[in-house]
Amino acid sequence: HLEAVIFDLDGVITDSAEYHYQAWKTLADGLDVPFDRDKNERLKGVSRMESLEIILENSGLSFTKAEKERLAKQKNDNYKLMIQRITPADLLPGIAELLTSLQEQGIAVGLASASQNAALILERLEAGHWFQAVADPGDIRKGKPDPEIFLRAAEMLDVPPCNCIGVEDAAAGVMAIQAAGMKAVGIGSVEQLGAADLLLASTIELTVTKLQKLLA
Ligand code: B16
Ligand code: MG
Repeated sequence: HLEAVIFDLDGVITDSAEYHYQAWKTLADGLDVPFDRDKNERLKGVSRMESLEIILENSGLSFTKAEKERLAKQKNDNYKLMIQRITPADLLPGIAELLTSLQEQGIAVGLASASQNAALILERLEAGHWFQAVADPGDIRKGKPDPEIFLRAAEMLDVPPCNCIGVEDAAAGVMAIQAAGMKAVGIGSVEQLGAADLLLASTIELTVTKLQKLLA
């Protein structure tokens, strides 16, 4: 039976992908490296340093580790300025209602985001009070599709993975959830997330009843 729901952040709770795009675009333009929204799709759910590697691939540019860290910091400083603009109105459709219903029904709520800025974003969204556990990606050895971050959130909630559901918008995230032994809800298209146990086109379609049915 359903005891806990573990959410991804970007693309599920709020859409910070646009800010990631703008911050990476500024960096790429400065380096004269081509970068567009198509390529940005590949960065979803991927860590900051891996994202930089994807942007630099085939660029002909090579940087030392220290230089790459400086570039990533430059992008993140700019991104952090942008996310100051986030308000509770940026919660994706239906999310506030879903989180309230989960709370009312005594179902635990956790966060498994690859973002080092997750806590700051939850604060801007005034959404932190709904979460009993926020896994720290700085503490995780392997990123998604490895199950580690979902398992960590379940452990923090003290709920066995088989009684958890994970919600994701990225293919690597759906794989991570299933590898953790949890049922996966995908938010997006069948092309990207066909492997999900339940696929919904938008967060507005998420209800506690649908989630409970998945573990019935
Ligand atoms: P940061 P999620 C992920 O968040 C984003 O989807 C991904 O695009 C980003 O690179 C990653 O967080 C790291 O973010 O630079 O803020 O640490 O989808 O796992 O909630
Ligand atoms: Mg995501």
